[in-house]
Amino acid sequence: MFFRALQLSTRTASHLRTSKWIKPCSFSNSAPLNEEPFPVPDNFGYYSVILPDEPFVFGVSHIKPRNVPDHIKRPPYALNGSSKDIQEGAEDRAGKIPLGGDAEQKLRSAASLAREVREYAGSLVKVGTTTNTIDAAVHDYIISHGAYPSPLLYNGFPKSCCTSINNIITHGIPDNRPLEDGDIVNIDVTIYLNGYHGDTSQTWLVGDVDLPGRLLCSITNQALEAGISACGPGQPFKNIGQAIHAVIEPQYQGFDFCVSPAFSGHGIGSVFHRKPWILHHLNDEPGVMMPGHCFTIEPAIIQGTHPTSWTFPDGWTASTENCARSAQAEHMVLITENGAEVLTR
Ligand SMILES: [Co+2]
Repeated sequence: MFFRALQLSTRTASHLRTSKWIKPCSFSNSAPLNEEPFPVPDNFGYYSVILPDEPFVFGVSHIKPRNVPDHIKRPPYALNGSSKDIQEGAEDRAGKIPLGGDAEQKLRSAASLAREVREYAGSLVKVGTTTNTIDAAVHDYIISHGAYPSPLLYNGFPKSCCTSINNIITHGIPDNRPLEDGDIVNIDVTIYLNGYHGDTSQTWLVGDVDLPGRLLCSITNQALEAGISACGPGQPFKNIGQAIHAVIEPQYQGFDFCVSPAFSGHGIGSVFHRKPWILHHLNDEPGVMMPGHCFTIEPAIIQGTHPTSWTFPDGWTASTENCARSAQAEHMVLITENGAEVLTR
């Protein structure tokens, strides 16, 4: 799969780079592949396709992480010689946090700062700005609020937030490409404050985005809200995937959309990612939400009906296989005795 994707990229990269606006349907006609071309409809709109820089550089060891001052408390995985996302907080083995005390308060503060950072990051999105510039500003903002940018050094990730443009589903690495009129860009921010993580993301429109792109971003937020509506004490986790499916399964203003099954939401607290794992697609997994569960819902919605993804040589950036656009939105949900509260609203 990985090898095949690289071949595809090598064959088509020069063709794709010749024009500013790319119609993905030309993708499947551009090179005589030995395999069946992907079924790419002609109504995906016009946008630039993001491909790995060539020649390929494998991994991210060439990217220098930003400096974090000594007084900022780091998560365990960012300490020298450690890479473990180990629990230091008050969650039980099922990932539930005790409600009504100090732990809940810290979790709420982390979520609230994450929401602030998300909105700040969104305010920086404009034509011509690079995602590196946004990353630097987000990094400084987080540190000036006494927090640590959680993605930095998480499993070796080299930047302080993730920026995923157009066909990138998730985990895009901020770089020096200026944002173009018509791009969509997801900025995923996570902060670590007083021992707890806060995690949220939104996909932002850059300048004048075409109708299919705007509909994609709109249905992504609808899918997130549907997932949130399925939450409450005693509710099965699988209802989240069912609710999202119900939103994206019918055509939306004449367009097809699908959800990426490759990336899940996750429990969050004193660890960045932990169970319960939240599946966004139709599933039959067991498990019921209980008061004290805190988790993210973060559906990545893709144009068309082909949800397959592949990873760039950097080991992080995940693109759709057929270069259809993808959008993502993420909130943190806390299950209480009476219902479900969105902590990053
Ligand atoms: Co997340």
